[in-house]
Amino acid sequence: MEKHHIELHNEKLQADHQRRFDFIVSEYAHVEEVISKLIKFQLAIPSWAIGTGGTRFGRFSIGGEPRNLEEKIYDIGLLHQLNRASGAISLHIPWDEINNSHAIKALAAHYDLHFDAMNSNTFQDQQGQVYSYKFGSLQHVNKAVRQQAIEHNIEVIHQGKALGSESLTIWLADGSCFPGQLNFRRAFQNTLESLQEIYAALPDNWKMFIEYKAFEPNFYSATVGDWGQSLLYANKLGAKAYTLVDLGHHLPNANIEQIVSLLLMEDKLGGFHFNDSRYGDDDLTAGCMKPYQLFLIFNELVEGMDAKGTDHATGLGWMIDASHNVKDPLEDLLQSVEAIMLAYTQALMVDRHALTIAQQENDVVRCQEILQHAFRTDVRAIVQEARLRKGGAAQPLALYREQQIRKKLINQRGSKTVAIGL
Ligand code: LRH
Ligand code: MN
Ligand code: MN
Repeated sequence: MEKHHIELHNEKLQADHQRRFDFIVSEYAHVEEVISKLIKFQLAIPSWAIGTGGTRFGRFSIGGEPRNLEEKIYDIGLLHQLNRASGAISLHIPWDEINNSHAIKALAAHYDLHFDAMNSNTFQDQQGQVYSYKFGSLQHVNKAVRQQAIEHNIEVIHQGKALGSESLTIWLADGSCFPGQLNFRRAFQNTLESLQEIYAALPDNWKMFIEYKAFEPNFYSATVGDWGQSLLYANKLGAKAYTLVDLGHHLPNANIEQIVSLLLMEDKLGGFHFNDSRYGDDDLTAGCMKPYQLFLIFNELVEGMDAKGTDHATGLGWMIDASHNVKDPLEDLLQSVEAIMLAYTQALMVDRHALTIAQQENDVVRCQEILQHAFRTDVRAIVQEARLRKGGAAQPLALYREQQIRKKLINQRGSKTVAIGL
């Protein structure tokens, strides 16, 4: 998009924005401090989220979807140009094919993007692969299958190194569908030994994120099924291994904010896959179902990171993991980023001193009032101001529509594009 389109759009909305921003500044003393944090905060966009997703019942392409990694980078560059908060891309191998890492790195740099966590994939059989992952990968009863999965992960590290990534996210579909199918302890030990081999190949400045998930595709047991199991692996592996929390991977009603708080306390929280859900791993837009939960999670993150003096922007891996069946994926991602920025901002608005006193006095009503006051504060003008100062658009979604970006992408790439990946 041309720079002057953003400038024109911003000029049109400036007077209205200024009025709303002046109001919030008159209400709160520390708005500038909040803005300086928002300016640094970036979310990684998953390469697999910029095409239309699907369910096992069908997929309905929106058209104009990226046909290769170069076009995925272009799309994420566009998002970043609009909101200046999507400055990273998270790759999934082999869904993403890197033909020339030097050129890919340069292209990403051109759009001011860096490479966030690399994701390996041993939950599907890939073309030309010798052994099948039907009965698991790192847990497999056959050492040769485990070895194949280990080597894939090491290859992903090599590819990530060439791009300047500094972390590897491992999500395993390993587990069992029926009672008796698996010896739990043996599956755990096999997985641990496999992870140890991958960990040994991890560069010193890298982190390993172990993502847990309670169910799907296995429905009786998952070998990395919850944060307890992930933490066991991370602790046994060493200081570079962390737990990764995907918001859709819990059993119903799990208190994710408490999980996050304790993992942070233990220095074992590595990062997030943000999305929202009503039933399971729905991969819906962040904040679309349970915005209060998203706020409560950020409330714990801000509290915990401040207690440790951790830099909010760089302390954790901030990633989105979403899929889109009925929306334009780029619009959906703009909504997710906005929802996350809003929840983070609201968490920064919590009167933490007052909350600590209320907690000490067991004043339950006051505790709730303090949190809900922050949650109910309209912080949109603060997020918008931070975005404007970074050179982004006042209203990214509105500008995306004004500019008819999807139509332009369809004209360039065609209407029958099939997103690579899922
Ligand atoms: C598994 C998961 C994991 C995968 C992604 C595609 O449900 O959350 O992060 O890599 O989806
Ligand atoms: Mn995930
Ligand atoms: Mn998932």
